[in-house]
Amino acid sequence: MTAPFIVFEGPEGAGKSGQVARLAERLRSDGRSVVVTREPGGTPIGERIRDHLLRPGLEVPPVTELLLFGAQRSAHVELVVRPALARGDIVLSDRYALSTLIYQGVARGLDVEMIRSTTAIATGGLEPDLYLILDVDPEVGRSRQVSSGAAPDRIEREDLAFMERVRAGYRDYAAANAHAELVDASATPDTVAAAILTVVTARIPEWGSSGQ
Ligand code: T5A
Repeated sequence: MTAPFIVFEGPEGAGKSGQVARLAERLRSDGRSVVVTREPGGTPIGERIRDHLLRPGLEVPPVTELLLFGAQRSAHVELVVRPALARGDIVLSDRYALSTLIYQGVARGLDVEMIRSTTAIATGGLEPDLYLILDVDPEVGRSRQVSSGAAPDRIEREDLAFMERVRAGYRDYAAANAHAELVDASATPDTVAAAILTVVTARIPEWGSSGQ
């Protein structure tokens, strides 16, 4: 039985990183073997590309941005995701290819067919079993980001209209795709974690016996 590949998505400040860690802890406490990873990043070369992609003030033309996200993803899939799934580990990734479709496609306005082509090269067709899309109002997400005290990165400096397009893109995607589930991320972290566990348990019953 193959272990699931679960990806967390959503706008800035939706709480993805914290919820990835919580789900991993829960699965590990049940005796599962879990790999936690992220994009951009997840590999040494991917983390270096991440530094360039997120550095404030660096001029990155949209197609260059698209190709850099694709470049880090191909390393991530080849060096981390596929080997982990082959070992039978559950993979939890903080972002994956859907981020490119939403940020570079819906929000930046790049051609969707160009995005699909570069994604196909980068992933070799590997799709997650489940996209968990954490949905939050961009103003709430931004205020969480400000309260965290972390300096905003290059993409977090985009205006609110950009973030509204991101949110709308995710909501539309969730409505149209069976392998995506929208989770209300405006509640407390405990409530969001409980909702995620309900979704995961209902959507992927086989994770109860995978990765052991
Ligand atoms: N990108 C990425 C693309 O444009 N294309 C791509 O293909 C890919 C892969 C990645 C950036 O790159 C873009 C998208 C992003 O802009 P990142 O640092 O990984 O950069 O950015 P995010 O994934 O957006 O990370 P954030 O840190 O902004 O948000 P998270 O992970 O959603 O949230 P988290 O868990 O770090 O929490 C943020 C703060 O909110 C609080 C936390 O304590 C923390 O302080 N918080 C809550 N507060 C109240 N209630 C809750 N329920 C809360 N949950 C979290």
